[in-house]
Amino acid sequence: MSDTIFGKIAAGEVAADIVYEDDDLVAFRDLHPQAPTHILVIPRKPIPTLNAVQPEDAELIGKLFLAAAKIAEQEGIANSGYRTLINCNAAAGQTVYHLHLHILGGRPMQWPPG
Ligand code: DGP
Repeated sequence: MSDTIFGKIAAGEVAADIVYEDDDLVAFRDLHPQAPTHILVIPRKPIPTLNAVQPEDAELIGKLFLAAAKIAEQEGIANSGYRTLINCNAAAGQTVYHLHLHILGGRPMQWPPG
C-alpha cells in the first residue's frame, strides 16, 4: 500500500536511509532531523493515525516499541536516553498520515514539549 510517502518508503518505491526492517516494520532516518538521532518506525500496514489503531493491532504496536528499543540500542542512545513519540492529528503536528513512532536522541530533551 503506497498512499502516503511512508507507504511508498515501506514499498521500496521511495528511497530512505533505512536502519531496520522486518516483515511488519520499517525504520528510517527522518528527512528533517530534530535531534542528532531522529528515526521513524512505521508499520508496513498503512494505519493513518493512532486513533485508527484497532484491538487486532495490539501485537503490531508492541512490536513497534520493541523495535524502537532495539534501534536505540543499535544507535548508542539507549543508556544516555531518548524520547519516543507519536503525533496524532493536526494539533499535535502530524503531517504524514501513516502511523509513525519518532525516536529522538543524542541531545538533552526539554519537558514539557512545545
Ligand atoms: P509528523 O509531524 O509526526 O507527521 O512527522 C513526520 C516526519 O516525517 C517529519 O519529521 C519529517 C519526516 N518526513 C516527511 N517526509 C519524509 C520523507 O520523504 N522521508 C523521510 N525520511 N522523512 C520524511
